[in-house]
Amino acid sequence: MRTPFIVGNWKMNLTMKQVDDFLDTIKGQLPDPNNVECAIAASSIYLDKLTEYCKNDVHLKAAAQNCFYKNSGAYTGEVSPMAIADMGVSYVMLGHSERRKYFHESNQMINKKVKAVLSNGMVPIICCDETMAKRKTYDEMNWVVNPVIEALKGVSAEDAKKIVIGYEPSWAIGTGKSASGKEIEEACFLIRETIQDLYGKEVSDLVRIVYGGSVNAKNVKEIMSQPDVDGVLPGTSSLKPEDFIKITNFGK
Ligand code: G2H
Repeated sequence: MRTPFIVGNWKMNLTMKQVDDFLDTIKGQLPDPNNVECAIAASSIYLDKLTEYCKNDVHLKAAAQNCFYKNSGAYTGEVSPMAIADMGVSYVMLGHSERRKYFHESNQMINKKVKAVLSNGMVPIICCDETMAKRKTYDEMNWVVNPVIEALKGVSAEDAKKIVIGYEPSWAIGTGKSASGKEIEEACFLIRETIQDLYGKEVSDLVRIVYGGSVNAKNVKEIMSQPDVDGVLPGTSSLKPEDFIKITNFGK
């Protein structure tokens, strides 16, 4: 019922030439979009190139790594959600742990961004973080659920159906050591239960939950086999087109 979703997060990497080479290499290599939906989250300087590519290749969607919550105005250095929607961006990652950590993004700010992205016809990928210290306490509300509740405040059920949640434990990000299938399922199940409490089963059955944190071509199959996991969010392993292609084929 939920189409698997693979979204590569390039973070602040690659040159224009490397982006060109990446897009040349993946052409014709990604799975049927009816079976697996694929996207790349690029930094804003590459979104024009990426959206132009996506207009001619239905196998890939363009995602942004962030945007502001206002459409226009005196906000020097920010990226307008209206402008990237107009370019053809489909998804926007919001609240990645690196945004929360280095740019002090709060749940309240992420909530404003979620609404701005939805009102511009794009889909937010709402990332929720988890530190090992929090997991050890098993304090479920702080664990992964609270950022989800805060991010969705004031979002209608109709809009909530479309969203993607990214579960990304900080302790697995960029470490080369992914969380185990069991740990991932535990958190994703809890997130789905939270969505059900907020909006009911019809909505929670439709929301896609993806896992990020040292995903690679070797561990993707086990991660994807978890019942509440609908996709993955590879960072480091999305930088090389060969690795990204393998991940979109679940390691084959
Ligand atoms: C987590 C992930 C991408 P990596 O941030 O969102 O990065 O796969 O390098 O751990």
